[in-house]
Amino acid sequence: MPVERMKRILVTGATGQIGSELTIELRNKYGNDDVIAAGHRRKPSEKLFNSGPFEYVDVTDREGITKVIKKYGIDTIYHLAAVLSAAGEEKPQLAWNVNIDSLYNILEIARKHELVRVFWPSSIAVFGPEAPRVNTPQDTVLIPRTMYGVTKVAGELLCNYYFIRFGLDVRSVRYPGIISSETPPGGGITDYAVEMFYEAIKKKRYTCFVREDTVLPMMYMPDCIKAAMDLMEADLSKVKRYVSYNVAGMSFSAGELVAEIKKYIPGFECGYKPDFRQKIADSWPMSIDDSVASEEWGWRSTHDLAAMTKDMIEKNDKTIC
Ligand code: AKB
Repeated sequence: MPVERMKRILVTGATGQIGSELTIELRNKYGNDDVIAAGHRRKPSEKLFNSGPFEYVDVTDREGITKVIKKYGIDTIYHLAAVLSAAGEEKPQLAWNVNIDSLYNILEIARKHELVRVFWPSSIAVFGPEAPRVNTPQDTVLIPRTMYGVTKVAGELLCNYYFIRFGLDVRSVRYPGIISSETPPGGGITDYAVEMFYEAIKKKRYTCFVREDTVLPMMYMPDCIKAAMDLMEADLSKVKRYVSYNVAGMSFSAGELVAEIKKYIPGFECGYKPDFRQKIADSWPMSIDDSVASEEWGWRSTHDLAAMTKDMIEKNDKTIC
């Protein structure tokens, strides 16, 4: 069955790490006026604000979102607003409200207004220490140890329920840590990988909050955007799995990232001071098996550690220094 066209798109969490870059790419593809950015607390960048419509909406306010859906005749939602893992451990109630209540709102609105499609990001945080940590398979035991992970497992089940019960076309991937050159993340465990670049360029030193030998799966922003857009464009007949797909980019230890950055900034020094985030990192996969996504809708990542590091240094050297 050919994919039904997405004509008017709403992006929630558009001022966040993924949203700020994905919205621009969606505008490039579907037209500036047809991609509506929605944020809540964080001020949008000038680029985001000036390139198309922007609305301030609280995703936990169903009426507020409904108004925006009606105002613009929205048929597709990328629902990105979320509280990440470390922040969720400090404020579990907030993590539940933002991550689950808002998803329920979006799915209900999509069902009632017969929207064409919804994208919602899950995370490698769905896995806990009982899952194999190397090449973590698509289907395995999901017993996360963080509130964020709990909301992601519950969210996957909710999306699956809406597909089976109501036929809602909702698609999802399990993102690893995302490395970005425009908007920094906030409140995640994998944030150290992004912070390390910024601090290496600005100060030539960084204190990392996980051990040197900590290996986690990561992905560069162009691949993150590609995964969302490829899956949303995929033929419905190819998308057989309505729970989130594993997607992989690269895996490296904090020490390996330091060594790669040193190739460009030889004087860079990194110290290690693990805190409560280490235990969470140790409960997550080290690498991901994404063969199901490859087989079903042709997923392929494009950036490895070397290519990502080169691009991050080149981009940030110009913009930060
Ligand atoms: C986090 O660290 O919380 C996120 C994630 C892996 O979902 N980047």
